[in-house]
Amino acid sequence: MLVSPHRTQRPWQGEVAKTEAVSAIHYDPNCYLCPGNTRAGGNKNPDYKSVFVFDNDYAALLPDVPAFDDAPHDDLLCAEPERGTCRVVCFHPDHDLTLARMQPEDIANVVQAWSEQYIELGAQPNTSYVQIFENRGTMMGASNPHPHCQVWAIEHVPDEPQAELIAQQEYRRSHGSCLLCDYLAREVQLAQRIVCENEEFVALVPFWAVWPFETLVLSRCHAGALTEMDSAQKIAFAHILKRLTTRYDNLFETRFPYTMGLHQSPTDGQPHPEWHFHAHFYPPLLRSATVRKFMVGFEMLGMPQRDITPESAAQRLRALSEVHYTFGK
Ligand code: H2U
Repeated sequence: MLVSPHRTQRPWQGEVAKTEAVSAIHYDPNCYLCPGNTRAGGNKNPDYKSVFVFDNDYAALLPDVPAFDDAPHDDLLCAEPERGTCRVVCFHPDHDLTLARMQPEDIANVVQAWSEQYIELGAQPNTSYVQIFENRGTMMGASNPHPHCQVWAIEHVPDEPQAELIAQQEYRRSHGSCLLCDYLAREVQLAQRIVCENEEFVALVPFWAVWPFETLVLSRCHAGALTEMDSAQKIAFAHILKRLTTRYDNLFETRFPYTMGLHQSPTDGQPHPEWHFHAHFYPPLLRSATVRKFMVGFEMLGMPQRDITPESAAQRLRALSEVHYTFGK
């Protein structure tokens, strides 16, 4: 990471995005994800009262893919079929909510659904990884404001968790301890990049953060997945998610956009003592609710670069209230 804090004062005459229109309606008859509505593919949603999970009508991965007959497969070009399952998890029947404004008990229901999806899909044959992720806001490509996330269960471990897998395995081999346990201990000792914490989780801006207000949520216990945690730990995870997303919304008084995802241990049938559960938040905003960081130019051709230091990003997030800015309005 190249860090250039002296650059924050440069003028900006580039794109200023529109803020997301806030409808504040609890049920939208035109929403594909609201209870009782018919989805784009023709299936009807039940009149759900809590979390609702369904198979993605436009799944990027399918359970049965025919073998490729004449695709290249040599040391220069290689194409292979990839099997999988894609689902959508609606967090709540209320169209207007976001994680930041949901009750912790309702977020805990979502966490429980994530845990169940990880077990169920991870146990399917030909499933090495279960990726749970949320695209929040139009800026991050969410197709619908209704609170929801996606689950992709895939045959091979994808690139990002694969890189983490190798790093965690190598660290364990060379140090005899867990990479993220040791990293968390260092961050707690330094106390420079921590945003908020509870008895089970710590949210911090990682030393290597690429996005301006990127955060990493680490479990204090060494567990590979939600399924290894008891209900108190899962509830604590729900609480830290609410507190962190509230701080995000309060930063620019907007529905803060981000991509968020859980990195849990691979479900490839191998033991994974090295893996440490964590969640990544990658939010694009830089200066305001409308000016985002662009990953272009030097970032695409050279290496990632950031203007504000991880310590100052953490300090700004840490200074914010955990009462949502819309509360009482
Ligand atoms: P995103 O907002 O992150 O795109 O997630 C919404 C998902 O919901 C998306 O993958 C699916 C889309 O395919 N979807 C359905 O499965 N059925 C619908 O009727 C609308 C959207």
